Amino acid sequence: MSRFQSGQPGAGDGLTAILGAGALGQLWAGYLALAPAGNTAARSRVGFVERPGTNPASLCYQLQTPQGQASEVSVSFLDPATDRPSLLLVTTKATDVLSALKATLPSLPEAVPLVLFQNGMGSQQAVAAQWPDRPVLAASTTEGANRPEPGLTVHAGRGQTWIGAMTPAAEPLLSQIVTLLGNTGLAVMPEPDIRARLWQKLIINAGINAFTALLDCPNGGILTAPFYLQWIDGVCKELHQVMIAEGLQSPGAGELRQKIEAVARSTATNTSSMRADVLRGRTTEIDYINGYVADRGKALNIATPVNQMLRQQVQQLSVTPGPSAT
Ligand code: KPL
Repeated sequence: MSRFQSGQPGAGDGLTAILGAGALGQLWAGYLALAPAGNTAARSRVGFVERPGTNPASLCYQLQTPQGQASEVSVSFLDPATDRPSLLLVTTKATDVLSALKATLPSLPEAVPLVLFQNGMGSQQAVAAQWPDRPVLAASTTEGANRPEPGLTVHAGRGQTWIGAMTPAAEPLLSQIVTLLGNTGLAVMPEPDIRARLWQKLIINAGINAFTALLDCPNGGILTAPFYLQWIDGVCKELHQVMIAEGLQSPGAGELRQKIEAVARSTATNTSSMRADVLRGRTTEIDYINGYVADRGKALNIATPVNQMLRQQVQQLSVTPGPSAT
C-alpha cells in the first residue's frame, strides 16, 4: 500500500513525485517544497522523476512569485530503487505523456494516484484508457509559469486549479489530493465534472493558441488580424456543435467568441504555449487542441473544417520538431 493511502497526505510524511521538470513542474515542486511562509507543517517532500539517460542529483532554481519575491529551490531527482512516492504529478507536454508514463509506471505501485496537468484534451482519456485500474485524476489549471532564463522559474500570475477523477479508483482520493496540493497556498478545488472543466479551457486554447502560432504574435495580437477575424466564428460554431453532440452544455458560438476574446485581452502581451513551441522548434500540442475538436467532430459526424485547417497549418509550421518539454 502506498504511503499516500496509509493516511499521511499533506502531513509532510508523503513524497510527491513530479514527472516533467518544465515550468509547470518546477512551479509545483517549488510551492510544495517551500509551503506558505511560516507554515512548515505544510511542507511536502518532493522530487522529480529522473529522465532515462540523465543522472543529475538535484535541480536548483529561483522561483519568483507574482509579487516579485524570489526563493531558492532545490529539488532532488528520485531514485526509483529506494524512493516510494505516494503521489505522482505529471507535468510533461500532452505529446509526451504516454511515453513518459510507460517508462515510469512499472516502478510505481498501482495504488499511487496520478494527477495529469496536460493542456488540451485527449491525452487524459488516453492515460485513463491505458491504465483503467490506477487512480488517475486530471487537473485544469490557470496558473501561469515560464522560464525566461536558465535557473529562473517565474510564477507569472495567480490562477486556480481544479482536479477531478478520471477513473473510479481516483474518486475516494480526490479530497486528500486537493488538500495536499492546496496546502501549498495555491488555489486548488475538487471538480466533480472534470471533462466539462477541461472543455472550458479547451475552448480558450482552441480560439487563441493556433492563431498566435500562425500569426507569430502575442495573444492580444490576434484580435485585429484579418486571418483571425476570418476564421474565429467558424472555430466557435464547430466548438459549440461538438460540445452539444458530446452532451455538454454550451453557450452559443457568439458567447464562446466573447470568452475567447476576454482571455486574449487579459493575456494580451503573453506568448501562448503553442507560439512558444513553434519558436523553439518543438512539437506543438495542436493534436490535443483544435485536432481534438476535429477528431471528436469526425467521431460524432460533425463537420469541423476550420479546426482541421488550423491543425494542418500548425503541423506545417513544426517541420523540424526538437525535443519537447513543458
Ligand atoms: O493557456 C494558454 C496557453 O498559452 O496555452 C493561454 C490561455 C492562451 C494563455 O497564454
